[in-house]
Amino acid sequence: TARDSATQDTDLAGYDEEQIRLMDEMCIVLDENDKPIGSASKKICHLMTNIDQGLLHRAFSCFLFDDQNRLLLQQRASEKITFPDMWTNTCCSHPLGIPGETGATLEESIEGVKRAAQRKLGHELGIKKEEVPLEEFRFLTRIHYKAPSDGKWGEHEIDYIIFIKPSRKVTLDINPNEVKDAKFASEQELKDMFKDSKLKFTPWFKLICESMMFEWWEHLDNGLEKYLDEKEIRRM
Ligand code: DMA
Ligand code: MN
Repeated sequence: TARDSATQDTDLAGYDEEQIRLMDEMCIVLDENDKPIGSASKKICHLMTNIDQGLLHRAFSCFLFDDQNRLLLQQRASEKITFPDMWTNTCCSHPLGIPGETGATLEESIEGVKRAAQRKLGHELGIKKEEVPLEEFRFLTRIHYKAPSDGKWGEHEIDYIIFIKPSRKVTLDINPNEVKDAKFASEQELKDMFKDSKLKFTPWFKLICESMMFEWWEHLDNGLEKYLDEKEIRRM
């Protein structure tokens, strides 16, 4: 079976069994302009040997805020194959090559990413679909970045940035295979966390925080419209 072949895979030897299984998910492979040109497994897409040859895939980074405009942060589980134990934004993953999550036009792709975000907010944090309705997500922009995790694994993605401030209060039920810890942080609390040298952060979250994050955050309730639906891909 696929599971047996994945567990016997030497690239994946020694990793968590559930995380190995998830390496069979099919990611959307892109050209530099975010046009889908095929699909490849999560494993293939995250091997640096392939990334070094230009392999690029679609991803999303979701930022969820509570009614006090605090951002929900997560610390990735130790079981994660890439970027374990690091603090990051609420939820990240990949829209898959399945109906509803793939898209060719920007509009369809944004819809696909929102569905994927809803799916993964459930899988990682136990947030119910009804608590994060598709129409409450807001798309900001796309970021093209590359970042190694360790020598073997890394990221090379066009990452869709989406915000949600749900109108209903969300209840967390954390999946410990994905998430080690989660907490809501104000802007000041996040800035203080960045100063704590004991804490490690994911490269994409740092890139976003060093560029637009705090400006977007300031405008969450007032004037975010002017930052939404950016057509240009930001290369970082
Ligand atoms: C991948 O996130 C997406 C970005 C933006 C890095 P991930 O490694 O958390 O994906 P998954 O949760 O599917 O393992
Ligand atoms: Mn990825």
